[in-house]
Amino acid sequence: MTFVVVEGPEGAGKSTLVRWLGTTLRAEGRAVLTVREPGGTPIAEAARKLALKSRHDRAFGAELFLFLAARADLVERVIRPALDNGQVVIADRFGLSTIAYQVAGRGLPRADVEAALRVATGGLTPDLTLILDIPVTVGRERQRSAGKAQDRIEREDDTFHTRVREAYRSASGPGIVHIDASQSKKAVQEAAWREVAAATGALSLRST
Ligand code: Z5A
Repeated sequence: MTFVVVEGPEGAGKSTLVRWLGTTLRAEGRAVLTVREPGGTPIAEAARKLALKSRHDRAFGAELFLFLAARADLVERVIRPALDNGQVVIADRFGLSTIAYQVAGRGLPRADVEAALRVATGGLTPDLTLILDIPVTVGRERQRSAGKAQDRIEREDDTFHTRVREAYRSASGPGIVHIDASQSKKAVQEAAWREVAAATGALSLRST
């Protein structure tokens, strides 16, 4: 059982990479569950709507707890059972998103957010975190080209998103790997696969 998280600023290519890793690991015969945050259970999807789509203004603390409520439900009801069942779980965003957006972006106090995060995750941490790095303007342009409607956080200005990007760039620790996401999809996939194959014990370190 391995828990892999893909992180990074908007438009970095996280969803694209998560889909590709899922397909590639399944082709290796592995049982894989992919999830995206916030979401993945009825409660988490409801919290996602409130956090990203609601037209009501909210306190930054309220926003934090919407993301954490979504995560708590997803961890307990979906991620932990899948890991216990021997599946590889690949998540599109996890706790580092909360540090990047709610701490670096919104300015909430880090130690308090980390304590609340531990409650939400029950202490679950990823075995491998792939951080896709991309300049803010490039990520936003990718989203625009893909025709994505902006959510409440994506509508924040470039200063906010630059703080988010810098928080990701400065992240370090066990299992954290940074990947230059301004490369081609193929180059990003190859860099990610080297790490995932090693972490999951997938048989081949094949090229894409
Ligand atoms: N949020 C938070 O504040 N706190 C939290 O704790 C959590 C989340 C968990 C979720 O938004 C929002 O919630 C997010 C943070 C906040 N808001 N912001 N910003 P979401 O799930 O709707 O969206 P997102 O996470 O920001 O992802 P995204 O916009 O969908 O971007 P992406 O997944 O990284 O990129 P993509 O969809 O894979 O790719 C975008 C386009 O680029 C697409 O057309 C691809 O084909 C293309 N692409 C991908 N890779 C490449 C490369 N390498 N070259 C060229 N083109 C590429």
